[in-house]
Amino acid sequence: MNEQHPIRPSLLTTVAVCAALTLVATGCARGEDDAAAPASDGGGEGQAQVLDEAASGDETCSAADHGIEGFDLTDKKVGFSQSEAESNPFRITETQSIKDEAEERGVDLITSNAQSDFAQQISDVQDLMSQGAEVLIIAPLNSDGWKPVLDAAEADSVPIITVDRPINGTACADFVTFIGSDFVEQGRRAADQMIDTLGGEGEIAILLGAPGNNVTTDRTDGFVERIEAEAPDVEIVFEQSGDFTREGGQSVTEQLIQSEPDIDGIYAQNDEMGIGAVTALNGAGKEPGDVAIVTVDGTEAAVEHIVDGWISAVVESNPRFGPLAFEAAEAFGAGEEVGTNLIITDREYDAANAEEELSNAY
Ligand code: GYE
Repeated sequence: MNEQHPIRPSLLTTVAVCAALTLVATGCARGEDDAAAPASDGGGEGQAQVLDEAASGDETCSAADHGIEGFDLTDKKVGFSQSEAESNPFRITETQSIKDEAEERGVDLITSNAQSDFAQQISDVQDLMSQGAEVLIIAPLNSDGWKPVLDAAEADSVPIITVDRPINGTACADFVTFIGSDFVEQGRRAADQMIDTLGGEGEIAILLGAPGNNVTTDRTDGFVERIEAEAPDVEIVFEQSGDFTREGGQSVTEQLIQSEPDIDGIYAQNDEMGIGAVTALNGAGKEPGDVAIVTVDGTEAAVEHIVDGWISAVVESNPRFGPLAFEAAEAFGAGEEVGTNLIITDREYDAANAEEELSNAY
């Protein structure tokens, strides 16, 4: 649909169209093509990201709107700042996807990893700029606290694309676009799976993600909203942060087993914490299926735990940001309108499809 058709303001209302088109040219078409084609990015054969046109909305930003001169992306050095340590497959796959796409396009890329230290990430991004990065792709650790970077980027006319977590600020002033999942919806889908597995009744715990970013709050809000609306007999009796890490998930679950030995379900806000929970439950003598576990991400290890019966369901969060991030940067540089909130679709794994869909996991 409308392949070469950039969004024009006069069309904005009728063009709920392809928010993607946003990502202009290939944006709309890419989704359908890639649904069938194996991705060449990180995470093996997994499916590339596909935009959810309706969820993405129709707000756009062009270089002119942003007050930045147009450019040819192939002439630019791109800086990528990773937030968390790459012990989590989400991070490994995300970074690899960015690197693969840069290589495929022949774009010069420099990278950094803040190892979950926010002050480090701020100085990493400043370093990327002093090493000559003229376009930034940032996977932010926290959503607030970016002012020093935003000011420096503005002073140097460096466009910022944020991926996987947003930066709180004003689109097309502080950054060009956010590309990522609908985290509230992920929470709702996790709740649906939990309600289903428990038959609408039981006591459950939430292993919260790291504080300070909206992924954790949104995955909580969507989950709680759906449980309250649909399952009055499901009671949330325990909530604690496992910091999005495997160790965190394990140690919080060990405490949970002490205080709530008969817990019926655990909603872990990412796979790494869910796998930590499995280790803790196993260590406490529980068997697969004794506790319903629902997680978010879609790592291979988690999807394998659906197959072996430990995990009931996994809501995907697709980290293969390379193609869309570079497409957005290219379109922005070329003077086109780019959607400021590019929301991707995520799949879901459960006992019915885990085995056959394992190749999409990362
Ligand atoms: O789910 C989790 C990671 O920000 C969407 O962060 C990302 C989340 C992802 O630690 O595994």
